Amino acid sequence: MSVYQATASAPVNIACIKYWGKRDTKLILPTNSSLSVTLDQDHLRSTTTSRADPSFTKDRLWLNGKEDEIKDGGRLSTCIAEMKRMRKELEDKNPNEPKLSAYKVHICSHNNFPTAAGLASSASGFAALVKSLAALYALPASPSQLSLIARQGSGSACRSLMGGFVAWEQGTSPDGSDSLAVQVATREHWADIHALICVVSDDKKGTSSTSGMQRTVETSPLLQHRIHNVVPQRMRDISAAIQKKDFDTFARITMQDSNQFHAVCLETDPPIFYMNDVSRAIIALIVEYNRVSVEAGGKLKAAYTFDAGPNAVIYAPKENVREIVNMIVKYFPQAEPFKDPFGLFGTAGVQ
Ligand code: 2P0
Repeated sequence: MSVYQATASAPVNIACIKYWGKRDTKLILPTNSSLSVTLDQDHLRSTTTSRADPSFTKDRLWLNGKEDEIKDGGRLSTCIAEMKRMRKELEDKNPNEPKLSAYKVHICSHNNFPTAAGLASSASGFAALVKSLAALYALPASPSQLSLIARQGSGSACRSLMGGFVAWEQGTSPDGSDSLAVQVATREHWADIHALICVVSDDKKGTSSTSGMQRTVETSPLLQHRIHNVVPQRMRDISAAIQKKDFDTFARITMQDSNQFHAVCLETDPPIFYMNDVSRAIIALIVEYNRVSVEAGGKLKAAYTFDAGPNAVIYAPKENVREIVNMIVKYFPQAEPFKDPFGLFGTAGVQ
């Protein structure tokens, strides 16, 4: 008897140009394009195994060992249905293929980092889910095509289908067919950039991204300015900076965009606060670190960015990483030592 099973992994991605706002909440179409860096596979990732079998009576999912309900019409069920639809197309074209699209699937997913750490597990989770189903169904789909489906699980997941520097192009089509991820540059193109993740708090965030961003869409005039007058130029400029490996421009835009994202959160009614006092102290430290360098005639040495929580991600060229680690540990003395500061993406506890 044949066993139909496949396993795939996908890493977390951290945005430099933030996705915040949907123009279509069902299809998950964003109000602006975004751009992120996909972390290396060996650090923060989800690994998912999917299995199809005629004996299964319903689709089921286990997340870190615990079963999660697959709600009808929900995001998971949409992604699974889309993948089955693509498999069915392939079976219709190739009548000798086993009819896997008719079987129920069991899906088992694990994160190699604590889900509670406030790091985007939905992005790596949905990307790994879509990749594992694509492997199970032997679909000849490109990462960009798969990104169209991962996007419907969680917007940011579409960017985790590729490594390196990835743009999610917002698209213009009402059916979402052009709202997909494209690789701007490979990881190898600019291997010198490292990311340090400073876990400021592992509390679960107060406002979910999904509900927070729609409140912002409904109440923030600054978001409209951001969508129309700010992000398009930033997308062009940061893409060019990545092509040129221009860290100064990359860092400036990344910090500006993090600041504007948190500004639109603050302007949301009622306001949303994701950063805390430690987050702001990390900003002050990086600003000072860069100021000293620039005043001495040098360049920016690091860039901070914060997502929907207080944890900091610091992007820096490799040569500055040790200095930054020492600085963080000095000014945040309770910080646990970085696990792997010279692995590409070390993590640190900063309390
Ligand atoms: C980002 N974030 O670009 C931004 C920055 C949070 C801050 O993508 O509703 O979890 O599932 O599409 O993808 C968080 O949004 O939201 C996010 P849904 P998602 O990484």
